[in-house]
Amino acid sequence: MRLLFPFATLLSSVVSQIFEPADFSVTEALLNQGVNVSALPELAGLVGRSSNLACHIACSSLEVVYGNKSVEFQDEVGYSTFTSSFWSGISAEVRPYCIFKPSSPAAVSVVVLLSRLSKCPFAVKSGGHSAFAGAATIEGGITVSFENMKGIELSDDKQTVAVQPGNVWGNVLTALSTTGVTVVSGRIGDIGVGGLTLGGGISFLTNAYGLACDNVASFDVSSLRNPTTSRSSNIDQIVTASGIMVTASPTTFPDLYWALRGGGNNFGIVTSFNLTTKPLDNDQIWGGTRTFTEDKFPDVIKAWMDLTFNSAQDPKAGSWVAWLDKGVKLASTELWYGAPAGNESAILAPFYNITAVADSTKTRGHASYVIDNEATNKYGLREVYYVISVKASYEIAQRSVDIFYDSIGALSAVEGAYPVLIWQHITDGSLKGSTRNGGSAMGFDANGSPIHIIQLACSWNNAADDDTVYQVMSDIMEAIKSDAVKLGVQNDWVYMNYAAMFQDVIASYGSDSKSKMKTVASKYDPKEVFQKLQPGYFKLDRAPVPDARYFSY
Ligand SMILES: Cc1cc2nc3c(=O)[nH]c(=O)nc-3n(C[C@H](O)[C@H](O)[C@H](O)COP(=O)(O)OP(=O)(O)OC[C@H]3O[C@@H](n4cnc5c(N)ncnc54)[C@H](O)[C@@H]3O)c2cc1C
Ligand SMILES: *C1O[C@H](CO)[C@@H](O)[C@H](O)[C@H]1NC(C)=O
Ligand SMILES: *[C@@H]1O[C@H](CO)[C@@H](O)[C@H](O)[C@H]1NC(C)=O
Ligand SMILES: *[C@@H]1O[C@H](CO)[C@@H](O)[C@H](O)[C@H]1NC(C)=O
Ligand SMILES: *[C@@H]1O[C@H](CO)[C@@H](O)[C@H](O)[C@H]1NC(C)=O
Ligand SMILES: *[C@@H]1O[C@H](CO)[C@@H](O)[C@H](O)[C@H]1NC(C)=O
Repeated sequence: MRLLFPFATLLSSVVSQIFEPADFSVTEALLNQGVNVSALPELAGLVGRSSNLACHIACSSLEVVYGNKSVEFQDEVGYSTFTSSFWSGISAEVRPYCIFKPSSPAAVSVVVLLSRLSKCPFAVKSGGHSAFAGAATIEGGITVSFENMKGIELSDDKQTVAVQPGNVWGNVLTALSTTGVTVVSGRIGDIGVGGLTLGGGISFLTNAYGLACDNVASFDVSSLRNPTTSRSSNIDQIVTASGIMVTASPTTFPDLYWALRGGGNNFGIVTSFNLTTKPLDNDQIWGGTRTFTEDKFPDVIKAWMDLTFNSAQDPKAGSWVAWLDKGVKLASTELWYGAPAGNESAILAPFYNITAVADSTKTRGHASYVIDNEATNKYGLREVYYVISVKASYEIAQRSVDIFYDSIGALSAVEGAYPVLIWQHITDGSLKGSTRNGGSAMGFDANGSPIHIIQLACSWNNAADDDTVYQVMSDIMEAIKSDAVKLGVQNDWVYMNYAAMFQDVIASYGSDSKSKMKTVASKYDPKEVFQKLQPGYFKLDRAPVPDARYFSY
C-alpha cells in the first residue's frame, strides 16, 4: 500500500493568509499530504464520530503509514526507553497510548491532522525538562518524540544555524564549537531546544543579547528535507493546526513570529529553529560556581544586586544564585562571563572580595561548560518549579531569602525533600534584546528597571507528599509576592520556563499581550487544536492545572 506521495504541495509556501477556511476538510488535507484515509479501514469508519478507540486507531494508522519503527506501543522496549528519558519522575510516569517519532516536518503535519480526525490528543517532547505531568507527554494519547529530527545546519555565511527540535543544547553547542560562532542557548547541556526557546530562554550570553527567543531569525522549509544532516538558519518552521507549513520571521507572518517568542506550545509545532549566531573565539567563555556560607550572605546579596543593576557596564557578566540548605545554609553562586578570564573583570570583582568555601570557575568551552553542568541535573525524581518576578530591589531580595529559610522546615517530614531558592536576572541587555524585531509576547519594557526572577525548585521522593510540597512552595511564593506588593516592586510577568502547573503564565503577560496572542491563535488555529487536542502546558486561557488552593501569580 503506497500512501506517501511527494510533499511538494505541503512544502510550497502558503499562498493565502487564510490558514483554515470554514470548509476545511481534514481528510482532504491528509490526502494532500499523501495519506488516503479511505485506504485505512479503521480510520475511514471513524470520520465524523468520536470513539474511545480513537488513539488505537490513530496510532495504528501512523504505524501503517510510517512503519513499525516510527511508533512505539506500551509493550515495546522503545516505549520504556522513551518514557524513562524525562527529567522529572512525574513526567516519566505518564503512559501515552503510543509514541510517534516523525522523521520529517510533513510527518508532524500528519500527526496533527490524524489527531484532529480521530480526536486522539497529543503532546510533543523536545528535551523533556518540563517538570509536571502532561507538559510534554500525554496520558492515553500520542506523544511525539523528535528523536529522529536532530538536524543542525550552519549557514555558509555562519550567520544562522537551523536546529531541529530533537536537539538538546549540548549537541548544538558542540556542533558549533569549532566554527567561531555560538548561539544564545540553555546553560545545562541536556535541556531541549524546543521548550527553552518557546518559553524565553536564559543563556550565558543573555545579558549581552537577550533571551534565546529574541535571537531566532527565521525558517527555511526547503532546507529541511534531510533531517539528520546539519543545516543553518534562524526561525521557526511551524506546523499549524491545518497542517500547513509556514516560516515565521520578522518579515513573513510576523504576528506568529511575535507570539512564538514566549508563547510556548499554543501556536503550532516548531520543526526547525533558525537561530542567529554570535561570534565567540574558540568557543571560550568563563564560568563556574563560587559557594559562600551564611555569614557572607549580606555581602552576596549586595554583590548580586549590584551586578543586576549595573549589568550594562559589562553585559558579558551574569550570575544566578542557588540558596540551599545542606545541613548548613549555602549560597551557591554561578558566575559567568562571555569571554575568557571573567575572574579579572571589574564587574565580578566584588564576588572575589568575598571569601568562598568552594570555587569551580574557570575558562572553558561554551559547549563543555553546559555539558559539565549536566552532572547537577539528576533524573527520575519528583520535581516542581514555581516562580514570580519582581522589580529588582535590595529589600525584596533579602526578604525572599529570609522567607525561604524560615519556611522550609515545613518540608522536614517529606522524604528526600530538597528545596532550593534560585535568583536570576533579566538585566538591561535582555530587556533591550526583547524588543528586537517587533518585540515578544512577554512584553518587557526595554527601559524598565531590571527584573529579578525569584524561583523555587524542589525535588522529593514520594507521590504521597505531592500536596505538602506544592502547598509549602505556594505559601513561600505568596509571602514573597505579598512583600513585593508592600514594597511597591511587584511585577506580574511569570517566566514560563520555571512556572508551576498552577500558574496562569499567559495572563501574567498582561491583558494586551494575551488578547493579541488570542487573535493570532484564532488566525492560525481557529478550531483551537493546540488548546484542546494538545491540552498540556501553559494554555492561552488557563494554567495547566488550575487549582485555587495554590498561588497563581
Ligand atoms: C536542570 C534544568 C536546567 C534548566 N536551565 C535553564 C536555562 O539555563 N535557561 C532557561 O531559560 N531555562 C532553563 N530551564 C527551564 C527550561 O527552559 C524548561 O524546563 C523548558 O521547558 C525545557 O525545555 P525542553 O525542550 O527540555 O522541555 P520539554 O518538556 O520537551 O518541552 C516543554 C514544553 O514545550 C513544548 N515544546 C517543546 N518543543 C516544542 C516544539 N518544537 N514545538 C512546540 N512546542 C514544543 C512541549 O510540548 C512542552 O509543553 C532548565 C530546566 C531544568 C530542569
Ligand atoms: C535563516 O534566517 C536567515 C535570515 O532571515 C535566512 O537568510 C535563512 O535563509 C534562514 N535559514 C533557514 C534554513 O531557514
Ligand atoms: C483512496 O483509497 C480508496 C480506497 O482504497 C480508493 O478508492 C481511492 O481511489 C483512493 N484515493 C486516492 C486519491 O488515491
Ligand atoms: C515492531 O518492532 C518491534 C521492535 O522494535 C518488534 O518487537 C515488534 O515485533 C514489531 N512489530 C511488528 C508488528 O512488526
Ligand atoms: C584569573 O584566572 C586565571 C586562570 O586561572 C589566572 O591565571 C589569573 O591569575 C586569575 N586572575 C585573578 C585576578 O585572580
Ligand atoms: C573589597 O573589600 C574591601 C574591604 O571591604 C573594599 O574596600 C573594596 O572596595 C572591595 N573591593 C571590591 C572590588 O568590591
